[in-house]
Amino acid sequence: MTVVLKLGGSVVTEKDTPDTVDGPALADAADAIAASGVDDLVLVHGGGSFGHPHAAAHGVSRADGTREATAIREIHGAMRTLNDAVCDALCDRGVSAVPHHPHSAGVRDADGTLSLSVDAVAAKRDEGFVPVLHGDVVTHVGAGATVVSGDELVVALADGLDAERVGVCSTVSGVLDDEGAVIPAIENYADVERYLGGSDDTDVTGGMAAKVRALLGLRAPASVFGPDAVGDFLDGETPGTVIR
Ligand code: IP8
Repeated sequence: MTVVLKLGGSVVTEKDTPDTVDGPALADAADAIAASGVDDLVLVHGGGSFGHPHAAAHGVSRADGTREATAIREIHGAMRTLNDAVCDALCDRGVSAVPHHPHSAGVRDADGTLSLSVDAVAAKRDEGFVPVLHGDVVTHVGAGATVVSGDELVVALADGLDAERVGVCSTVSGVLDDEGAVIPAIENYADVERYLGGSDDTDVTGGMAAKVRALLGLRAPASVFGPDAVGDFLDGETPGTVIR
């Protein structure tokens, strides 16, 4: 049973301090993953204070591309640095985490559709590794290169690997209504649109609204939950908000 789990960039980085890992938060997440003993796990992490400031500095987003190799290398390089920190934290705890960089495995068509080759991800999983992907920059036909968000990767991986469970760990304990209460389940974007503002920080990929829209497109149900619930999710529970 393949489980796809995304650790939000705001969870594992200090979002207001550029290029800074949130060491204690990453350690907590890595502890929960190591303790779970889940087989066939595929991880994704977001950009946080690594990818987003560099992408914004170069005017690059999901829609706006760049043809500057230096900009692409800077954004991708920042994400590789964060990916190294995530893989290190997991390997230190005995999890066989290995990097998988979307920049070299994905492409956007001219209409913006993402194609991600999942065969190499599946092979790593089948060999007992935990592939760790991340938000990145990918070649975009007709636009140079644009940002791919971790949420888009979650969708591509969940469907491409026929995942049975999908988890998205965010800084909040689920999708919240206007009184701050966790919405237990979402089946229709229009039902919750009024609650979903943009992200407060430099987030070039759209915050919670984009996340919910992307997850509604999955075949498997997805859970959105807070950092304290990573272990519960990996133990088979459905904390936070279920999106289906
Ligand atoms: O934080 C964005 O990934 P996300 C990655 O999952 C970059 O939206 C490079 C900004």
